[in-house]
Amino acid sequence: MPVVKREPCTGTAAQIGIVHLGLGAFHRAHQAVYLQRHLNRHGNSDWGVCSANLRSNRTVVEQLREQDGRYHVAEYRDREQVTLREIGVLRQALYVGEGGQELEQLLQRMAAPQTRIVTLTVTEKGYCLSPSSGQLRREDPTIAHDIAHPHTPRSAPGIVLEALRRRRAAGIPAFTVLCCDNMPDNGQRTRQAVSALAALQDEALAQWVEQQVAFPSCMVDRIVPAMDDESFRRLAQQLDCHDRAAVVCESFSQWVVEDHFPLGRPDWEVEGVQMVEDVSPFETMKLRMLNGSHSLLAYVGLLAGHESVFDAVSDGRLARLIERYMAEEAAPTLDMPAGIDLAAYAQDLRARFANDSLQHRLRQIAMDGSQKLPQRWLLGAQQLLDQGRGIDCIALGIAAWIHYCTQPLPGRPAHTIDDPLSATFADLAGRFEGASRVNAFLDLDEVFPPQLAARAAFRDAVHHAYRALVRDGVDSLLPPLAVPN
Ligand code: CS2
Repeated sequence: MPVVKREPCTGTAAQIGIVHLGLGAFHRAHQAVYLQRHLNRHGNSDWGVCSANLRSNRTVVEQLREQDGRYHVAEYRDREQVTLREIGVLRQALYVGEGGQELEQLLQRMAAPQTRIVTLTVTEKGYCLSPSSGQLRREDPTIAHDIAHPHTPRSAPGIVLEALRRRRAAGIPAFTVLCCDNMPDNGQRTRQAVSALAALQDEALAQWVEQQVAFPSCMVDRIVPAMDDESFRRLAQQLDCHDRAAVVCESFSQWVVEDHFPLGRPDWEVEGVQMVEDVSPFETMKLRMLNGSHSLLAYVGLLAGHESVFDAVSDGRLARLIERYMAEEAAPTLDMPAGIDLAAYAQDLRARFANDSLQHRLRQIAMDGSQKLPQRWLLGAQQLLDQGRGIDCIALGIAAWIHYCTQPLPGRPAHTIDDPLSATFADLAGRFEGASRVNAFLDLDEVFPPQLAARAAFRDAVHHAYRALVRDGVDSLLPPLAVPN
């Protein structure tokens, strides 16, 4: 049984100062924890949170309402040590379906002068941008809807924009928009989504957004597996915690934020948040080292018969694969400020992946690959090829991804592909096989930047890996990739 340290909520958030879109496990275990520590330190604060889910996970919203917004976060250092934290900063939880009363409540809350920051964790696809180019996808049905009905928006950018429109009309200064999703230059991307949508609706509003709204970037990091029955059972048994809104995560947490909050912000730095001028080196490091390794473990690990990150890194061949990937295909593409030791960072990541008290499912990471691959592997692959380096690990990852998106895993029944492009994948799988299938995937310009897809060395590497995967199975590819001990 682990030693449990209990951290109750010891303050009152008198007022809501932050509205959050995306009330998922990550928000509850990351941003809310920093705000809770801030609240406990000060005893009271004006940085209470209103958090909303947009057309997903109504259950957690209802659960949280029943509990008055209170819930627990169990932070596992390892099997022996866990901190059970009570969260009380969540003052309002909303579920926004198709329009309706709660959308209006959310918009009013966002437009209220007390709201000074709007944060988002709506996943990569929630911004409705092309993953490879970062441009707004006008053909996205929610964006098409928001262009036609700007006052009852459905997309996250549309909701942010409508709230900003109301503030502008009422003479209330713009809130700061803080994107907390895993995208490169995530502030800039969010600005792109909101501004491009504004330009399609109202030119004067678009100009106001351009001039008045701050979109700082930030890097967020904490491993927070989706909750399942087993995690709830373990919480009850080990920690006597019977909270259906609880979340389990690792004890590690990092938040690096660009310090640009015109209407003010909590003194987050006291809670360990790194407030910096330029977040991009940290974001790129995390995306390529951590998330890139995660995706590699997910697609290759699932093919090798593993279920969780822990299972995958316990397989020496996969452990060596990500060791090699980080050292040879991620680190050489990074240009870090002085004092950042990438070898030490890689070592810490390997230790975090080996945390056996987390059940982090590879299938969770494998979701939405089309939205994740560009920033995790593809931008780096272009740099590696420019530098005359090899891309074996990335090519294996892409081949494993194509395999995962088009065929059942060895010895398993067909699985569901959770990805905005799943219908396209099914179509390509039906029409093409072998090398033509690989070509059809590499020609998806939403995913693969055309400059990269045009490079023979890139295509050859992916073809080679895919051929070997299909012909000889994943095992045949792992040993030659291993770094000699
Ligand atoms: C993971 C991330 O699901 C995924 O794609 O790579 O959610 C990862 O666990 C977090 O970014 C860690 O900070």
